[in-house]
Amino acid sequence: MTAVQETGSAPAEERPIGYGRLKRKEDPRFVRGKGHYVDDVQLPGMLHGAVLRSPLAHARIVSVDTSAAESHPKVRAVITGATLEGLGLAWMPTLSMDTQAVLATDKVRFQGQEVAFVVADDHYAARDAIELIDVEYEPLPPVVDARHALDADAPVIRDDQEGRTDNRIFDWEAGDEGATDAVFARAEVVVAQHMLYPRVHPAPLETCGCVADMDPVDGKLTLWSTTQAPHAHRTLYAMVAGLPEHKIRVISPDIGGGFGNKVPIYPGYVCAVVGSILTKKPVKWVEDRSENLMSTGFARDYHMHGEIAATREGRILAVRVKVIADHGAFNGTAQPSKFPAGFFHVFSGSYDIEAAHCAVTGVYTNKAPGGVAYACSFRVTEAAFLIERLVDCLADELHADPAELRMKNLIRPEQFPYRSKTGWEYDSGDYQTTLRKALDLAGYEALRREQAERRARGELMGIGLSFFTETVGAGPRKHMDILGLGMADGCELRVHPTGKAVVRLSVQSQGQGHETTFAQIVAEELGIPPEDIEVVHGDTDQTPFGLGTYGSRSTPVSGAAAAVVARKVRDKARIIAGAMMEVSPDDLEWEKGRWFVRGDPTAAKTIQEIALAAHGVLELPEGVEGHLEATTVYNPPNLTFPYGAYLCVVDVDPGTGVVKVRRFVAVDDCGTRINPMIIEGQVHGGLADGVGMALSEIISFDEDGNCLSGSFMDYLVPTALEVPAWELGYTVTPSPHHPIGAKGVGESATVGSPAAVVNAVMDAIGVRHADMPLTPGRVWLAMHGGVEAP
Ligand code: PCD
Repeated sequence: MTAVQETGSAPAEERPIGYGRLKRKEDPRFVRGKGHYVDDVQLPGMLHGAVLRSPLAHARIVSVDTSAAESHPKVRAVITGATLEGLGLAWMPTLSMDTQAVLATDKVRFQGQEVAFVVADDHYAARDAIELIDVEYEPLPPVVDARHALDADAPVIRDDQEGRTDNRIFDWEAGDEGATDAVFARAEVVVAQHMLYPRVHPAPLETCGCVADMDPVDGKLTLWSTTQAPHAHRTLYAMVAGLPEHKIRVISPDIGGGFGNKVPIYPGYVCAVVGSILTKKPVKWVEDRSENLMSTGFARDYHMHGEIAATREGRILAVRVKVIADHGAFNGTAQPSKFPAGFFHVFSGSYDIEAAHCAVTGVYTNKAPGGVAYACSFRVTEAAFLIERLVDCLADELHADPAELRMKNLIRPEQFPYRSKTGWEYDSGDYQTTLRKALDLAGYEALRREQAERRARGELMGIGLSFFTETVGAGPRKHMDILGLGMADGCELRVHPTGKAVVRLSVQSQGQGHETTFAQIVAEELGIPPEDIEVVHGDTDQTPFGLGTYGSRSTPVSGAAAAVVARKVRDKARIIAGAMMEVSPDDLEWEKGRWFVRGDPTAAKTIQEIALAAHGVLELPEGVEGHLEATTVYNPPNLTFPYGAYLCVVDVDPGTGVVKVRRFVAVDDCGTRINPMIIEGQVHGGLADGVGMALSEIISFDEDGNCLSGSFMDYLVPTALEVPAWELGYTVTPSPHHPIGAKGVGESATVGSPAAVVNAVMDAIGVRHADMPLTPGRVWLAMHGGVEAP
């Protein structure tokens, strides 16, 4: 069990929306094991698919012989790249304007790549039959280390692209290089540090999968799918496969964790659809754990060379960074920004500095494609890690206290909205208060005293801080899109005659509790109790268009849409209430749940009475339609910028290098808090994620490109034993542009925590930098002056 400590500075700060710590509406079904996941879908006559994957990282395909598999008695179809080529589906677009092989035709480009798809009567037969497919490969040298992907003699991975002579995907930069160099040239202190944010994996407990059901009679495709973005996927299936969009229904039922892993479209989905078209039967495909870890969207993999410039007194002046970004064999990043490195250019962090510049080069390697967000708004984690490590490196150089150094350089409250040196407009913040609260909650001075005492006894105790600012809530649509589809969210609200309501969202919940919190938003605006509000999501036939859930955008965008649509209903209710009471609507005042006559609070109509009247026989004023409902499409004016101050205390075993996270204090500011209990759950999960990345998680490869992390025996996610009892606090600085002042929070803790853990370990062992994951071996080596290759 983890302890929850609430430390709002004043009661007025926490004015939770619509019933605050409401228990989650979805949990009665989850705790009873009654959730309904894709793998629970059973359809009459349903067949099962399995994918044959490449054992090699880079090889030319000489031949594929499927005859033995086809003669398996339970096999209904075998699909190869050649089959798909005939249908024009061998390649599909990625969400980043690249192409990706659905099933390999010419070459395989990473270990685990999809080569063939078998459809059989049951899952086991399908698995057996893929073993019967005989593929002859001609091995090619692989590119494994991204830092050598651009070497003159590196094999060209994407020779499917005409005219390509190297493995470069993009070069992108942000900030002012000249101005930054000038500040560096005159700076008294410059600290440089190379650091790798390793390849990690979202590893949701439920892997990816789908059930494709193409009705051969009416030509309608129903696709149950583990997707975080049902509408975006529907449109893409329509565009790519040429299926009419109104004949496609994507249903995303309960999702067992997404974490960015379920944003892309994977070859298995396309193969299941083709399998259903060919066999005229529903086809289920659900990947196993190894397939998930080895072939679906990974995250990070940024080799960063960062530099920080400062005065001797510790005034931070500028930051610059050069990045080699490993995108794997296909550029499969799933992100809506027009920047190839997503929002990485928030790397100037939470500090008021004079200049900043970044240059990012994306390269292909013979590894699984991706670069998905993973609890991170598109490279914000890499950015936050970079700056927060650099600030600690600077503190080390200056022999300064890392807390004081941060306090001195944080953007001040009066500077908001703050225009960063790379072009972001931070909407609101009071950073000093939040950092102060974290230090107080942790008892910082006492911790430092304790550390000194322990050091004197030869014990290795470390205290690590991080202060992060995120940029979450994509759109605005003029700046962000997926393949030309803008990032605005639709929302529909209908109040039934008896005063119960249904709100339809375009975003999709993967476990974060939207059925509860969106009901709370509407409840707050209309005064209808949350239990009377049904939240519908995850079905394109039942919900308005929108691009889905990632980058903590549901609250900033769809949450705003829900508030706006409820206000529209409230405005309409006012007119109807006026008609009911035969007074001018202008004479009515709102109090949660009812309109009353100004000066006479007893003359009132509740929202439920108004709903009934709206559906009744009452004569409505000119131009007012019956019923009580509204729709909206919300295009956010800006992103939201949640932030937080984290402090981690570790003990390192001097003999073995084992790190024990003893305490972790997290003070988050996500603006107006809708459901504090859900926020705490989100933060707990993200902190555990961050500890995992800092200490044990990595997708690694050997020199032949074999993935060494294809199971949970090798890819070590933290358990309850590795994490401490979290100590949480909060401050509330509402977003000025969001209707209820809320900012996103779902990814904050994953973004902010790794740097705090690493800073704590470096503080404990007195080393400037060692790369994650800080496994005992690596820590031990770092303590003894060695380094282990990632
Ligand atoms: N909230 C509140 N308040 C505030 C904010 C928020 O209350 N202020 C809450 C809401 O409502 C929700 C949650 O909280 O319920 C969250 O939110 P947001 O932040 O808005 O977010 P969203 O959009 O909803 O979600 C998403 C996220 C993400 S992105 C991720 S990764 C993760 C998170 O979410 N994932 C997950 N969390 C979670 N949880 C769970 N359980 N599961 C999962 O899967 Mo990405 O981009 O995808 O990478």
